[in-house]
Amino acid sequence: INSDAPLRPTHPLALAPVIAPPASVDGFVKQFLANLNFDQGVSLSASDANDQYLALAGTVRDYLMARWLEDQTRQREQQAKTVCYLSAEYLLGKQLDNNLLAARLGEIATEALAQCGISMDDMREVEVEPGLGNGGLGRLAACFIDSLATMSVPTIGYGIRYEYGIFRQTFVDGEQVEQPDAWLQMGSPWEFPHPEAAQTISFGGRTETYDDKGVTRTRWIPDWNVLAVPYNMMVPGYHNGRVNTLRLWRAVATNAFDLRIFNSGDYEESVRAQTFAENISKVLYPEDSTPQGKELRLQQQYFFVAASINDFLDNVLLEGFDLNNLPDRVIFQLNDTHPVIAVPELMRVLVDERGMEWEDAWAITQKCFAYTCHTLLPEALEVWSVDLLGRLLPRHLEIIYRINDEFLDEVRERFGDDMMRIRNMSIIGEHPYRSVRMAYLATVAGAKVNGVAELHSQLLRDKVLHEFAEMYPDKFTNVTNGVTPRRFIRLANPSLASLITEALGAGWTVDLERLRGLEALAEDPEFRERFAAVKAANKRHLSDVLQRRDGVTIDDSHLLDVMVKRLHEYKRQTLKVLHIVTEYERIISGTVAAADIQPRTFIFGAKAAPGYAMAKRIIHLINSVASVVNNDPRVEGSLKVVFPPNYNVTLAESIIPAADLSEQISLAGKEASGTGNMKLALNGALTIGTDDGANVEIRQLVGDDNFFLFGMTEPEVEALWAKGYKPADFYQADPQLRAAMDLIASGEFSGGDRTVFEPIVSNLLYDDRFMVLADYASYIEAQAQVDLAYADQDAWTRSAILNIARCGFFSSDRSMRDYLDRIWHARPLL
Ligand code: T68
Repeated sequence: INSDAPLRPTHPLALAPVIAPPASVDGFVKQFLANLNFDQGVSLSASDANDQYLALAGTVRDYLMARWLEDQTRQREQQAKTVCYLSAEYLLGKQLDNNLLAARLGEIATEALAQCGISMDDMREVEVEPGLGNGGLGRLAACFIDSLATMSVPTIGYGIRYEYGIFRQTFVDGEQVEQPDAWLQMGSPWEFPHPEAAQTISFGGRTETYDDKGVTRTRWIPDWNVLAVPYNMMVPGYHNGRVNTLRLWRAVATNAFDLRIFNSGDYEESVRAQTFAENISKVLYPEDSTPQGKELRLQQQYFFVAASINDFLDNVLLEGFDLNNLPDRVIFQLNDTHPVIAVPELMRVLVDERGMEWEDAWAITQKCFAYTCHTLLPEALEVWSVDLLGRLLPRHLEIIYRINDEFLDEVRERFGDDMMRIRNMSIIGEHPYRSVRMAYLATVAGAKVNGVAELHSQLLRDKVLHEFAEMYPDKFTNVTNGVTPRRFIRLANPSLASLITEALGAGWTVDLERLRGLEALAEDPEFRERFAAVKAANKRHLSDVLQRRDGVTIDDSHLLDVMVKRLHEYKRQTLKVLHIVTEYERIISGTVAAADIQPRTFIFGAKAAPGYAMAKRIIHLINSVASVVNNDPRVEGSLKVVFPPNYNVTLAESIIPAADLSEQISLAGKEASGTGNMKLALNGALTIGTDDGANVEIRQLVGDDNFFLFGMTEPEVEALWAKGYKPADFYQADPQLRAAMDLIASGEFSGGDRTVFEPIVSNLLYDDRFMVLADYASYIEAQAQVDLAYADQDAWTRSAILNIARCGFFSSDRSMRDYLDRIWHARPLL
């Protein structure tokens, strides 16, 4: 062998691109058994369900692999503009069915497994969902990457591979107890670690200036670092042969441990550094809508965005790429403020490491970022103390100061020396402590800023960021959220999907506006009958799921009233409880006979942040009301309250298709958008809701006749605050409300102990920040309308079909088109 000549592949197989296994039952069986034997190391006869599941997932992956590798090559070659979605959360849900559907392998795989004596349903049970998100924001990111893959848009989703996702919720005596979510424990077949592509991420230390051929430059001398190891997941498009990448970073210590110390016998000390570093990707912060100002959280944020930006510059761009053209190649979309530290990171890399002039780097940076805000709660706007930020990221703090100085000069130029305005707009806040306002930094740096529903974007412009909107009117835009019809209709509601396909053809899955075609069918009695049968079957399916999971059942003759979302006071689960207690009180006081009311089952799904005491108390109250109401013979089974623990994507997929009524009852002006509202409407639930978030747009589309509106509007809320809100006045004035509140206060739901729920009652009476009592009467009235409407089953069904027909707008495919046209200016790859 001539050692000078480079080795080249010569075998024909080595020259060919990756070959997918044949798309046949035989092909699938062969590949599956090979995976079982060679990857899991077991024979079929000795394998257990987990082995089989891992081999099955491996097989599905094998089918997608050729497309994935081809897409990676294609994207490199075409150098098209790439959407880099930066998100601290991706609430993916289970992968198996989604990937089978995308690759059109469902039937083949089911038959192949059957021929191996394995049931696909058993495999579905084994899968554990990756819960790498808290709620709407994380689930939105998962819907968006699904749509982008389906639309063939070159995308990399960047995030964190948390070792523990959102906690598993259990109830002990009705109270929430959190268990760790060890989702990786039984193996994780959908990810590919790439340790060779690790990035080193630095922290701490100091900065210094130095002379570089007559130019003064700055460098950062950090004092510790960690490795960011990428784990890639496939994001297959639906029926289009495309596979994008979700790249999640795991923190690994740079020097596994100090062997010298280890040899000296101090094992604990030797692994301390390792533990410290690896804590960064250990666990998802379980806070929703309130930033936890923890150092570890800032470490997580910087860790993943620094890894992502440097990965893109080093590994996605071709060598020698002229960074002046960066805005033509990438847009970094900031999913809320969590990744905003990416802004000074890109500046640091361009200026300190790539030697660019500040002005040029800033012009580029301002074109490469866009920011999505997901909140209206002032307390949810993230800030970092200058103290902490300066300690952890000293160079980034300097960069932020300079960005702010130049920005405030611009403000002065535009508006004069208005101290008040300058204090209000400064990226650095002074009270109660000196801090960096991340939303302001994102707004100044981003090419665009968007809210997530019309009303929300309007309130951002008029209130939360109004001075910025005055200065940069063109920056502000709206993109109303959307949800993926693949997961939330096709997979979650297969019977409805078949009914729609039969009526309209299969195209609706990627063109949801086609659901309009159902409007005419809403007038067809036979179609209504078939639709009603699907709804009833979905209720029975939910009942089976709950029976297996929690040992409870639901009755398909009941109206199924659903409130599923994070537990937060602004979402007003307490208003729902007051409605239930009101109904219960009317029965036990003899005001109404149990036999005369519309039978209802109320389903709740909600996790409370572990540190949010009031939210946890409300969970306790719901469970306590459930156990009293469900067991009182006077109710005669006509009211039932069900609160299955650990609401997650998987459970949502069973609850949503069964729902009749969708509870969207936040205080107007507080819910940025909501996305559960869209999923429920698209599955034929009617909404009872306030004029808030995307409810506004749902109502406009479905029409007032097919939506139960109640409560104050946002301007009315403001007016009531201005006038002075006294919740106790509402309590005094409304005997029904008084009866319900008194029943809770009496200890009826707490074994006679009046202290247990006293904090909830007195909070409502004397504080009530979310105006539950002010909207109570209107809500109860709207619920009476619901009962009346439901009594006419056929008319209700017609409304349900019209909800579906008119909600095609809420596909995340449409959201993606809006982002592409108005913000990203990127195109699908052909
Ligand atoms: C939600 N936000 C909005 N935040 O509440 C909801 N926050 O109206 C909207 O539909 C959805 O985003 C998508 O736009 C969240 O889910 C969080 O989960 C969160 C997590 C960490 C810190 C702050």
